[in-house]
Amino acid sequence: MTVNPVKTSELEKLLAISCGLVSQQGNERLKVILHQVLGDICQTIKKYDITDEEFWLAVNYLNELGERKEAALLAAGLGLEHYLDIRADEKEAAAGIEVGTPRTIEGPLYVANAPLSQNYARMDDGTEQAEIMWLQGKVTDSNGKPVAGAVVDIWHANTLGGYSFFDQSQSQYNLRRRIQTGADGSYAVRSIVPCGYGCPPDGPTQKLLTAVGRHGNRPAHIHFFVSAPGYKHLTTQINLNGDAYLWDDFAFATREELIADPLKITDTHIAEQRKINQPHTEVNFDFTLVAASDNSDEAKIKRMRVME
Ligand code: MBD
Ligand code: FE
Repeated sequence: MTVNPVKTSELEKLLAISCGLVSQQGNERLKVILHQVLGDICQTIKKYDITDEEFWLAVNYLNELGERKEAALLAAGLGLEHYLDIRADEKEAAAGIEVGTPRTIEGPLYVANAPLSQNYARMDDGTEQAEIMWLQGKVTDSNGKPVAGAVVDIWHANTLGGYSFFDQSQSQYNLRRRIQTGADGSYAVRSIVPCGYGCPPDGPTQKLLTAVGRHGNRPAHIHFFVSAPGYKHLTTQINLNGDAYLWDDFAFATREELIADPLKITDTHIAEQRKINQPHTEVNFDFTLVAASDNSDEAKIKRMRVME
């Protein structure tokens, strides 16, 4: 791309060169997107007469964000990750594609390759004194037919809102498991009832949220990837009903269809069947998968993830 130096302003000339528009090399899509973003930043600097001090504060903030590895956390907190869901939903609606269980954000705390088992697993390492959770459900297709061989990849926080790996005080893969469904499409796990998450109080994400008068809390939730050959990959979460932050999630992930009602089980026969032998909390959640339109639909989106 070339620019006419006679007709362009000093800023336009600067941006054209800084974004590589005048270069024959480089990636064209990246060039135009960078040009848009940098132009928007310059407009903002002008519109609000940003001071040098404010500018360097912002630059330093990016360094802090990187140092603490919180860029993905901030993307969730600013609603950008949720916006990607809004766009995906809109595209499906426009295309008239059938939808199953609704999607919601993955968040920044997934760890790949959690232990895989058939039908059932215990997720907690037994070190925490906590309310026992029996989580179960079924994976079906849109006709209600069980999906056998689906992998339900589950991860959630402990009673302090911490996730193993990111919280180094927990054992490896604590509260992270993959369950493969059998012929009836069902999965079941024994775990502990998670508590809501709060952003690190001394971190840059919380710093920004506080500066705009927001909190950094999430309601108690459980994450899922549900996948099976021939079906569209599902990234979702469920919320446990009753949490004070249910509709005040700093990451905007709550959806009406994704709220589960925790049930107190006091029936000793049920507890015995589950080898729990004490009152506990049951959570039921079924998933509906829709047919994949192509192979790429079957996989989760590409994104940098922890591979333990
Ligand atoms: C979480 O547990 C989470 O799910 C998201 C989206 C952001 C921060 C912590
Ligand atoms: Fe989470």
